[in-house]
Amino acid sequence: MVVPTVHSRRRVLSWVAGLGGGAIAAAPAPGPAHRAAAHPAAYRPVTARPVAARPVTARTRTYFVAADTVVWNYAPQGRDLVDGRPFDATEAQVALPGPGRLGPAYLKSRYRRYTDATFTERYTGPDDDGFSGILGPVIRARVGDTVEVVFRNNTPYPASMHPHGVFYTEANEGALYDDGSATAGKAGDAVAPGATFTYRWQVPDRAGPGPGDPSSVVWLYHDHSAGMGVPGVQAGLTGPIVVTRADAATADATPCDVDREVFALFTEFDENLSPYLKDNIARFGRGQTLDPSNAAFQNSNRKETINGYLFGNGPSGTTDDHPALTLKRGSRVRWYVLDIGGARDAHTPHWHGNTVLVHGHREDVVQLLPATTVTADMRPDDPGIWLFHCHVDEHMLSGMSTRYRVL
Ligand SMILES: [Cu+2]
Repeated sequence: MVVPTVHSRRRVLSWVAGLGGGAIAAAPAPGPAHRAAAHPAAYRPVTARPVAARPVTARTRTYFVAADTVVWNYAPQGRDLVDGRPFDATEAQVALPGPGRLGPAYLKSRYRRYTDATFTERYTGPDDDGFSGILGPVIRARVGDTVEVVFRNNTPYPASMHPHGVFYTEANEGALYDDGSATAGKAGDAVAPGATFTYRWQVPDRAGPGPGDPSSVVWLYHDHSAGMGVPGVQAGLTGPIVVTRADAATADATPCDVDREVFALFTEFDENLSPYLKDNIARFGRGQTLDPSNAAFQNSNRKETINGYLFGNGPSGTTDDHPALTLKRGSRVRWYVLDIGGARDAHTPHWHGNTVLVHGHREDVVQLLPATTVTADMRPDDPGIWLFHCHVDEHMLSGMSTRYRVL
């Protein structure tokens, strides 16, 4: 809801009524409503307005999300687009097929959004910019909303959606462990292949931006169906939740004070831990006898990626001259930088050419550990094609690098 800027008494009163102060607004009296009527400009909502005060904004947002099995290519362009040349021998170990290894393509699981409960038609919207790669669909909410996710598991392995940040009951946690729940409360903890489960997550104040946050914050969701095991995440099951302050959100819950949102997941996908490992050997091994305990084979299966891509590769249309991401000079860009994985997933994303604002500090490198996120605002002012890479040497040399263009 937007505060009226036209100081019509009637509009101001209707706005106050919308805040839950209807009775007061009907008969103006000393107090907040009276002040609102007399000085609406001085009474703009502040960032920490309680959810209960804005019942008109609360909505249930329903998402239809499936876990699907796909063939994912970590390097679809087949060359090092960061350096603009064919892969060298070292890079080829993770990016090209060869003796003793699989190559760039693997069976993986992805969260994908559909238009309805028939799960026949894929949903595409403004968030599907290609750059997000393997990330699941953006689950959006305004503070005060309820999120409902109708989840279908189309993979051959158990799967779930476990959210961070939002409010959930045990039955809606999407995580399998001994939480004291009766069997009936465990249906969503590990959704069987072919089964469907509906999660309901509330989005109270504590799931939204805090006093030092910008108008929106990002959380992860991911598979948690194997207890403390990680096969589903390594298979590719993770995605973002964006919660926007109620007074800063458009109807579709995007923040109204930014022009562009960009998602960047820094993670090593370890295909040795994927439930598809045997399937991948059978499908992409080209008849070789491959020993899963062989160290060189294992190393070739560890992919240092940004959004599931290596060495600046990206969605269709990415070329040497055309990076996967283009930003407009002077625009307000919000980066949601994400991390998930293991001990090797300490990452330091670094933007060349431009800086970002994080919690009031100016940075061009931010720090991530597994399952942490950073929301960083950029106002690109420097045209060109720029590197965006993890600054951990071993990671950037192994593929955790890409480029973005500022026009
Ligand atoms: Cu790194």
